[in-house]
Amino acid sequence: MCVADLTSDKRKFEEFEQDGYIILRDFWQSSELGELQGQLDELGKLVVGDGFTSKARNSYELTLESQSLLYDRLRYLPALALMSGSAAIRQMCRSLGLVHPSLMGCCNMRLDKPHDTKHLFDWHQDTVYLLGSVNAVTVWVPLQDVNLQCGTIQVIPGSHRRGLLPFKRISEKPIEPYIPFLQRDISLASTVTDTPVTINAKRGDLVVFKQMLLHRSTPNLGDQIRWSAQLRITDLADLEYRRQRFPTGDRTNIFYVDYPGHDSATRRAQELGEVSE
Ligand SMILES: O=C(O)CCC(=O)C(=O)O
Repeated sequence: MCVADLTSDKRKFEEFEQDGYIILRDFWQSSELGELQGQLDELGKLVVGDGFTSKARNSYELTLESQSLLYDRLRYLPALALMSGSAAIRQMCRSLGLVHPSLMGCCNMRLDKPHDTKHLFDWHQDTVYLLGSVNAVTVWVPLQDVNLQCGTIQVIPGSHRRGLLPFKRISEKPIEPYIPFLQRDISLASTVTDTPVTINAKRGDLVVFKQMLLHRSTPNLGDQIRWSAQLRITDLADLEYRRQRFPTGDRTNIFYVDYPGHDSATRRAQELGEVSE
């Protein structure tokens, strides 16, 4: 396993702080990716059928029902848990300044089918949905090469430094302390007009970005499914995060959690019409 010590590579570390993301090339050197893909294929054969293979989309039928069943189980693949908890990921997070890296319950995997636009994520900051410490990161793991042809993510470099951006509710979900808010419930209040950077990465690379960084999905224009894993890591050493009892987005929501420039009690009162905006 090759784990760059980014704090000793000062330039890389500063680049991460400045841009809010970094691509670590050839990160996975052992069998982690192969193991994950092997378990994915095993699961696919069980749920979808014997013809399933994650590398050849035309060798099996994928009904909406089996796709949904498969998708819901992906996050529980034992190899994903192993990858999330690996010494390499922990050490990498420490190198990026997380003092006590801890997993959030929302590590998951995506399957992005060719020409499916329904499940793409528009511009967002993960913090709004996932919560976590102010320095929390998302580790995005492509299982194959990614680019504008087969789909990837785009980022707005440096956008994390603007803090939590104005957001609005787009669903009727009630504001209650134990109700998670998802992408279909909240969106950015304004249109993103900055010039994006497209992430071009190879299988084996790791894309790490701050949860405050603006990013979005791009469509899969190829003929194979784009498979990726997302590991979500928070820092338990953040005192403000501790004061709030380590909130995560699977158990509460942004209307009950404070960040610099975002006072949840004031925002809640506004949403509930208790004070004028
Ligand atoms: O993989 C994608 O298309 C987007 C993933 C993403 O935005 C996220 O996991 O926060």
